[in-house]
Amino acid sequence: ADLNLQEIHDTLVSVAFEAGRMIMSANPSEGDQGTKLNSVDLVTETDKAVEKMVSTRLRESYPSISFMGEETYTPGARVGPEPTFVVDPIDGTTNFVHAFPSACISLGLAVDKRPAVGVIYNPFQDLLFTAIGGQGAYMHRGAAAGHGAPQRLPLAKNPTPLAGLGSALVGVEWGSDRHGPNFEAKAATFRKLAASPSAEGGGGAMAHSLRSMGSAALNLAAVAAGQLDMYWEGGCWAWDVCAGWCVLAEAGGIVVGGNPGVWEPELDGRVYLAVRGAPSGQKEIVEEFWAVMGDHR
Ligand code: LIP
Repeated sequence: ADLNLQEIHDTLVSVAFEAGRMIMSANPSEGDQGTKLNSVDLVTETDKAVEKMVSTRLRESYPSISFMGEETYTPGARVGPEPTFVVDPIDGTTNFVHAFPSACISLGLAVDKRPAVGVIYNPFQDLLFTAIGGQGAYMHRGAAAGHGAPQRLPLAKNPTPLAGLGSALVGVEWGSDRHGPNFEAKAATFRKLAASPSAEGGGGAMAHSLRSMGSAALNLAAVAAGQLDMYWEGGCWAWDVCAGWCVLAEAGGIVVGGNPGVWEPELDGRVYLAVRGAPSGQKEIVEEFWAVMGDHR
């Protein structure tokens, strides 16, 4: 049967607000923290409780739609062609644990392995991003409080048109992988993005600066809103990017692979470069980025 994407979107928004209330009433400093991969890959009881609430509500409302969530992921699972909710209960767990007010719930629906609906909600700022494929992306400040109205993205009052890496504010993340070739690639990329072209070693791009929202979904939403120009990360998962990808694409941005030549990455492709809308298209900006960072495969 045909999916009613608007109804699914509305359900996801209501689930996101409920998750927001759980996140804001939790106190992760009271001994509910654990780790997964290593001492910086954090998970809290709240991550698990939120995912349980979300999966229960979505299975009740949409028993025929598959579910993939960060906290119940089985290694090796991929997003399939059947409609699938792709959920990160708390994207930005490190920020949540530190009370740094940049964390969100990220609720995506993938159909045919592509993002079809995206809902991202940062309860610390009562800030909501939503999109339905083909129907535009929206940002709503004060959404749960019922203040203001959704603003369509990109905003009419947008920053200077994006010309290239040399005038870009670039989102990057350290992630939780802190050793080996992946770590070396990340550190080298950050250095190249920041370095003056005349810096020792050469080849620098000297972006305006680098930022970390601490959440892949919020990085993608920030690119959609024109607050960041680009975002590069090597090591995301489908639940980190599904919702944000939908929002960004509907705002005129693109997601490509983080390595050269990958114009159409998979939803679970792990390494991504996101670029906001640009007057003459994003192709040259992507190629400039790929040339600076090189191939890390
Ligand atoms: C986090 C991401 C962050 C990334 C981390 C991690 P979590 O998600 O959103 O951008 O760098 O590796 O995946 O663990 O807070 O849900």
